[in-house]
Amino acid sequence: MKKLLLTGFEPFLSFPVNPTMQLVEKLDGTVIGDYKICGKILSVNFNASGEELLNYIEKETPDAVLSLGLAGGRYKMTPERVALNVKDGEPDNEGHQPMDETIELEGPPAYFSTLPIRKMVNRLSDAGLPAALSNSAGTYLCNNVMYAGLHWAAHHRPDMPSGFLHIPASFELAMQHGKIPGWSLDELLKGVTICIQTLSDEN
Ligand code: PCA
Repeated sequence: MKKLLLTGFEPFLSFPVNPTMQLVEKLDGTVIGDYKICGKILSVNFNASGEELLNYIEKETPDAVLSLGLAGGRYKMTPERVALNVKDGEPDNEGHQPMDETIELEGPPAYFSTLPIRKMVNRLSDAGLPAALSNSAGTYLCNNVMYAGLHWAAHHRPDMPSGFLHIPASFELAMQHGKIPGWSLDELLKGVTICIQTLSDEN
């Protein structure tokens, strides 16, 4: 059986819960398609999260990596197309706020996702779940982790599919926040499962 490293994030900024954390905890140890899921939670910390991901990859030696992030305010499930070599944005959970910085000094300006992102969007849509490709993972922690994974894979395991899926808020978070749309946790779970199944079918 193959192994998929599935990551989520802890709560951050104005989001007191992070549904990616709940989904990863639910899916850890389960099997989807050909993949046994190994779930891990990353910190919202510019100086640590990339390193955390790479440590998990080196320790768990997964066959594929899918990282999840909350995109509070988005209505759709959005596989990300590209990760930029940029750190910039709101403060992280340690209060660190980089501006216009590069993630990897010698790295390329960007990496494309190596996940079957178009097929994921099609399969999500066929299942009645709102979905679209996203052309920007932003320049905050999600982009940081996506870039770190793709940079590592480009140098060590170019055959290992790696990439990022942004998800909308859960009902629970939407109710607490008050200004963003939310999906039920079951529908979020269904969407993530479809994306992993699509990846399994492709490999
Ligand atoms: N979403 C943030 C960081 C953590 C998360 O779940 C982002 O989109 O960068």
